[in-house]
Amino acid sequence: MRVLLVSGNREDIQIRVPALGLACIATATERAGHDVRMLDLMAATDPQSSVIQAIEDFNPQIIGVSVRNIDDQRMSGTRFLLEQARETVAWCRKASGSPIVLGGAGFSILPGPVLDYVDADMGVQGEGEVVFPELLRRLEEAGVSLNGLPNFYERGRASTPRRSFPKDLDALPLPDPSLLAAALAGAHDAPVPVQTRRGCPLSCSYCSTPTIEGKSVRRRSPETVVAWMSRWVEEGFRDFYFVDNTFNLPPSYSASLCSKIAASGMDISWRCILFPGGIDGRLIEMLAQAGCKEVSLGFESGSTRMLNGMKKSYTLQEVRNAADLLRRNHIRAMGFLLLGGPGETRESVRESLAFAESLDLDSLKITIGVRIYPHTEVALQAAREGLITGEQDLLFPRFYVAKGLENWLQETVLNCLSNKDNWTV
Ligand code: B12
Repeated sequence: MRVLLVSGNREDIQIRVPALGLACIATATERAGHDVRMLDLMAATDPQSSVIQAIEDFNPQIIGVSVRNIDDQRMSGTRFLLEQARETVAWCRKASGSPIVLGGAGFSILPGPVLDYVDADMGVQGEGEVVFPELLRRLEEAGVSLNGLPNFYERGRASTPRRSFPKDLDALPLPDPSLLAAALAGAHDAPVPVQTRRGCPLSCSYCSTPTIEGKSVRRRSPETVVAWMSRWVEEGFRDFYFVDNTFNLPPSYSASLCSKIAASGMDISWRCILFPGGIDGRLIEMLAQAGCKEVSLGFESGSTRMLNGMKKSYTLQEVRNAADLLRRNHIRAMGFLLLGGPGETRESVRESLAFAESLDLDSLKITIGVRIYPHTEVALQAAREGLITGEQDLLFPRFYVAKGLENWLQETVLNCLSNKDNWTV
């Protein structure tokens, strides 16, 4: 089948992100024997013409659109990014009568409502490397039912499909570098994204990741990951970004990966996202030896009571320890605070700001207000307080801010930022 894959989000938000998910799907679809074209609209100067041109040239029999972001998760001046995906689908519809299939993190958080809003025909929730080629196989063989396809949504069909998560990640191809390279070539500041693990075992009260990837952690073998990275190095790329939700979980895996990267002799730099709990000096040394230059440390609060409320399983002392170890090993530390969630008070906000300041991080990003996602404890709390009527109305971004803090929180944070160059909202 001729398959056109298009990235639904196109404008830069804060950082230009290459279409990693789409490249994964493109590679898996090619491996299944289809003729695939990938169009990364992040790199397009005139996205509408690019879409129409690609459809005219290629005459696809099916069009896949990746929806990475619903919105930018910012409470003030929110950007509703699904609008872009809707526009992309409209351009596709105008130029082609072929079915349009959605996928991506943004789709997976709210499959039914996104399908309706974006006006597509079908969608695959979560990882698409297995289900998308299977969908194509069934569509190709006329008369084969689409019933029972896991993670699969069809417009107008009310039933919720069963979820399935590929267990053996090594059985899924890593994205072909030639597919991602086009997107990276024009973005000099964009490091090559690498994913080693999927699934998040944590239960943070506000987070949508378990809905996207499930809770059981599945990993590629470190050898496969290092072999893939060295292909990029051979092509002249030196900078990588591990997109794993928590690079250090489980710690034994990270240690093994770091030692294999170091042993490979690749002269590279990279960044990753660390879970702040249980970090020891040896692991951070291994990160540094393997080329890690920057870490995102999403500790979210400096109040023990708030951490407990968010279902975080680390202590403030562990966060401090992590920050100290990173500094000692010359790894830049970027901190993240998430303020205003259930139970937040003026006192806990002050505690968080003071704690963050005491860590002496290289940068700090403060998010004010918590984007309410379905299937989370924050959504349940918001429903109990009458802030939302149900989880269905969460397509359009809604934010939780503890009562009485709304304006005060904004003002306090902005005030705090006025004398700190390396803090942002
Ligand atoms: C790493 C990451 C980042 C990194 C990206 C680094 C890089 N160089 O790539 C950084 C820190 C820069 C970042 C920034 C942002 N991020 Co971010 N990020 C992630 C994270 C943790 C992983 C994304 C990733 O690369 N996954 C790996 C790839 C392989 O997976 P994938 O893209 O989902 O693709 C798979 C499936 O979705 C599916 N699929 C994808 N496309 C298609 C298409 C079809 C047709 C099919 C069938 C299937 C399919 O198959 C793929 C392979 O299995 C996710 C959380 C998550 N677990 O998804 C958040 C996440 C995507 N980010 C999010 C947000 C909000 C942002 C920001 C807006 C934050 C901000 N305020 O700036 C920005 C936006 C940046 C941008 N321009 O898009 C939200 C999006 C939710 C929403 N409300 O829209 C997420 C889901 C986090 C969350 N739980 O809330 N992010």
